[in-house]
Amino acid sequence: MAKQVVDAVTMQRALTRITYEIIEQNKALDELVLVGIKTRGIYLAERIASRLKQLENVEVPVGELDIRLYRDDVHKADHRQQPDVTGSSLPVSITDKHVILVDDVIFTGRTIRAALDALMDQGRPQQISLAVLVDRGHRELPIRPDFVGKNIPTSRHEEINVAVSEIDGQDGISIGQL
Ligand code: 3GP
Ligand code: 5GP
Ligand code: MG
Repeated sequence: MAKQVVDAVTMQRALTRITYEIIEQNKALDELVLVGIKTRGIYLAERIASRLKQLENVEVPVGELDIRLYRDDVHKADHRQQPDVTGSSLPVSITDKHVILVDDVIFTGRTIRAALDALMDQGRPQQISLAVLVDRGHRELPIRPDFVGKNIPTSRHEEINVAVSEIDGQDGISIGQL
């Protein structure tokens, strides 16, 4: 049984806070490009972009990244579910831009390492930051998010389920047992 730990309103507030932090820490919002990691990272990136539009009236481009080809551990049993992805698409050149990677959950950090590889293949960003909705701990690489919605310490036998209304019908975060 999955236990809900974050409801829809709290999840939306976390995304709003991340957006304010991005605004606070970036004087040149027109240099930003948001890049969502498939699958749910894309919807989260789009939400941050629409809040940036509401709050600051800036149109920040949103791209998508497919990291399957770059993972070093896709064969591992504990990564049994691969994202449903069809390719990467970046709407603008990322060279000299400040790219903010967006993902739903960070765990070992291997996906983000792969995402950095994938990004570098597509240009030379001036800066890359990382925003995640959930940090569940258990990092295996020296990678840390710059913007975190919620720190949710987990055991390795648990999994975080992030629901987004665009594909899951509602927002929310729950913890289940593997
Ligand atoms: P998502 O990015 O659309 O949320 O990582 C690929 C997909 O598998 C993710 O899709 C994620 O939701 C899901 N997933 C759930 N638990 C795990 C897990 O423990 N490890 C990995 N790699 N993926 C998981
Ligand atoms: P990492 O590469 O950091 O081990 O894992 C991050 C990626 O795997 C993210 O894209 C995320 O979607 C997925 N992932 C890892 N653990 C979980 C989890 O507990 N729940 C969900 N929803 N995704 C996870
Ligand atoms: Mg993800």
